Amino acid sequence: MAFSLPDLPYAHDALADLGMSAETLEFHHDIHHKAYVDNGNKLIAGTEWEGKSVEDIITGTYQSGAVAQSGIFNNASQHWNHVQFWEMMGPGTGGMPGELEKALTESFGSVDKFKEDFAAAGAGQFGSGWCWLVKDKDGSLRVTKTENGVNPLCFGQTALLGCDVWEHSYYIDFRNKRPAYLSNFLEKLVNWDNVAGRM
Ligand code: MN3
Repeated sequence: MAFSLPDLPYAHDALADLGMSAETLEFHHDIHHKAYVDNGNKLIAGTEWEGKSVEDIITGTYQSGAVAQSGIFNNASQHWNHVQFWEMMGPGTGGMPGELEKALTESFGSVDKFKEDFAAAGAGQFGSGWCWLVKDKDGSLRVTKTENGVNPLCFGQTALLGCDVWEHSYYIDFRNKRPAYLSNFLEKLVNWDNVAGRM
């Protein structure tokens, strides 16, 4: 099926007091995400991928490894990544559900240690990419980082939380300070109910 740009799950200015401005969301959602949707649709038209789900396109083109498929992979994966990213944030989100707190404590030793590992993965991703909390195939929780549009679907993992560390995600609000953006994301922007729902 053709990709389509979903509306943000909140107003463009809903996160402004939490460190993500309306200007960032206008560029990031309305321009960057839309470009992945539009370019992806152009590239899949007339190919074997037309009519396939975005998840099937991502895993199929990633596993094929063919250079000719890379444009399709990049745009499909970035479309999927951003859909998840918008849903993983929210205004006025409450605390962390107990089941998630328990799972993070069991896996990382403490919630603070999980946040430390997650922020370090994001800060340590050289160039553009993402950092993730994933549920691996064996059920364990892990923090990972990926380059460009690569995401947990490529490795058979479930994405519980992802943070976009491409410069377009933070340069308007945080300039070059990626660690400050990551810290703010974890403390103010994450919708922990959404994360828990993905487990
Ligand atoms: Mn982005």
